[in-house]
Parts: sequence; C-alpha cells; structure tokens
Amino acid sequence: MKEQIKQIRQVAEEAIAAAQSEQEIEALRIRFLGKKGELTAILKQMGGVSPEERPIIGQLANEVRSYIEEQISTISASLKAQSAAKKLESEKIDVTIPGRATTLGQKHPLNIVLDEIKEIFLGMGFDVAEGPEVELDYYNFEALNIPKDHPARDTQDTFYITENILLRTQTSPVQVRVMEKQKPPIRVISPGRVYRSDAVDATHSPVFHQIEGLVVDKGITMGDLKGTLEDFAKRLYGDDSVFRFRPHHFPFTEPSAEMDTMCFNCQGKGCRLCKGEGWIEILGCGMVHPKVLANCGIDPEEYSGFAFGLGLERIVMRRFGIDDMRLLFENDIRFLNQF
Ligand code: 2NL
Repeated sequence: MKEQIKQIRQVAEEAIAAAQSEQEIEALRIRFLGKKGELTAILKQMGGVSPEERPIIGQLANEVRSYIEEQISTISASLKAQSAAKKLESEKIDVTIPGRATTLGQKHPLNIVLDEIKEIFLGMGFDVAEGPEVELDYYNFEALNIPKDHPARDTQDTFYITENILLRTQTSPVQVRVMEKQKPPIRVISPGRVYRSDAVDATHSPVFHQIEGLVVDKGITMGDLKGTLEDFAKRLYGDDSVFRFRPHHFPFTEPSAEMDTMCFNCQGKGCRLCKGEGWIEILGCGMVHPKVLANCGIDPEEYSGFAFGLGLERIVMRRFGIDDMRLLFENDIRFLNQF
C-alpha cells in the first residue's frame, strides 16, 4: 500500500509539472484528490490494513495529499501569472503610434460668400427668411406685378410643374410671403436656390442662387436704398471701391436701377475682365412698386420700400477667379480643397 501511495505521488508530480493550462490542473486535482480520486480510493482500503500500520499509512497518505495540493497551487499560480502576462501583451496599446488623420470637410465657396453677406446684413438689423423652392405662380409672378404675357413666364424660361405651380425663378416670393404675414417695419434678406430653364455652360446653370433683400417702412426713399447698398458693397468689395447706379427696369420696382462697381482690374479704363466697360454689374434694385405693396396688404400711401437682388454665383466666381460656373456644382474635391 505504501508503494501505491508513493507511486501516486510520483505520477501526480510528473503530471502536474507537465500541465499547460488551468483546466488541466483542475482535472488533475479531481483525478488525484477528488472524492472518487486515486488517493481517496487507496484510503478507502485502510480497513484491510493492520492496526500497527494504519497510522503510518494514514500519515503518509496525508503527507502526499498536502504535497500534491501544494504542487497544484504553485503550478496553478504560475499558469495564472503566465496567462495574465499573455493577455497584457496581446492588449498592449502603443500610445506613440501616430493617429489616423480624418479628412475634415470645409465650407463650399458659395457658402463662404453667402455667410459673409448674411453677416453684413444681420449686422444692419436684417432678418434671414426662407421659403419653398416649389412655388405658386401667384407668389413668383402675379404678386410681383409680372403680367401673364411677360417673357419670364415663357415655358422655355421657367420650369412648370402644373399650370399654377413652378420652381421659383427668384427668391422674391419669400419676401411676398413675409409682407403678407408681417407688418412693417420689415428688414429681411432671402437667400436661396432658384431655377431657370437654361442650358448649362461656363456662365449658366439651370440651378443657381440668389440673395434678395427688402426694406419696408414709413418714409423709405431712394436715399436709403443707395446708402444701404453702398455700405453693403463696401463691406464686401473693400472701403475704397467705387460704385454707380444706372437706371434700369424691373416690373416689381419703380424706379429701378442696377448697381455697378468700378472694374478693380483697370480702374474704369476698360479691360478684358469688364469687357471694355470699365464697370461690373453687381446687383439690381429699386423702390418696391406700389402695386406690389398693395398686393401684399401694405398700404402704398402709408409705406414705401426698396428691394434688391443679386446672383451669388457671379460674385463668388469673381471673388475667387473661377472661370467656369460648372465647377461650383460638380463637387470635385480637388476643386473644393482650394478654398
Ligand atoms: C436682379 C434684380 C431684383 C427685386 C429683385 C423685389 C422683391 C420684392 C418686391 C420688389 Cl418682394 N422687388 N426684388 C427688386 C429689384 C431687383 O433683382 O437682377 N436679380 C438677379
């Protein structure tokens, strides 16, 4: 029996030393020390041992049991340490590795200039109004004193959805809606996308952007128009720019004018940039036609106003020296990254 116990000790020692994992160790613990384990099985046979030998064998068995227990706990501790070290190694983070750069987006050139213009007018106490791009004929044309036979209404020039519904050709309908809802004083600009049935080329697009503005109050004069627009244009083009107003015609203003800036390339002498004119047109404007005020429920005897409209693309193209409007709509990242 002594020999059997020593044998168990020998086998257990070797098996434990060879164990590779905590599961293997646990299996060995059950195999040697468990209730149905090899050592337990030997002790169950103690009944057949002589009374003199019993304490000796009992002591030996206990020694072997604690020896195996000790072995198991030593090996299992070192296996635990090993696996913890492995885990640490595999989860190691190198905080010195350079980060992966995310490419940042940026403002579209149209929005760079639009935001500048908004900022100028907000600073003068204007609000920004927006409205639908799909508009009623009434708001786009009729309310603005554009008669049924006006060339702007030609199906060649305007995208119609039905006879009475169309894609707006200007943002004035937004301002008509403001006048219907709001009592003067009104100071508002309405930037937005507008549509004309034009073929695409370097200077035309069926979708483009307009910024219109409207001021209505008691006693508004052409002097307010000129002062406000010169102030605006100086903020946009620089304090030493020179401007002029030329008579013009729009159905919705009376009198009407166009505002030019002296060509900054040739100082008014005439060059390629201004096509020999010496001046470059920047916007259209005028005193709101009394019929338009009346159409919007504002008494033209009590109130007067001025309005203006400018095309955003042309301003942006001149600002950045862009010679083809299509570049503004193609969203080629190589183009957009330059701003
Ligand atoms: C241009 C000229 C202009 C207006 C737009 C306007 C709006 C209302 C009443 C009266 Cl609600 N007028 N807008 C006035 C004059 C000119 O735009 O050349 N646009 C590209």
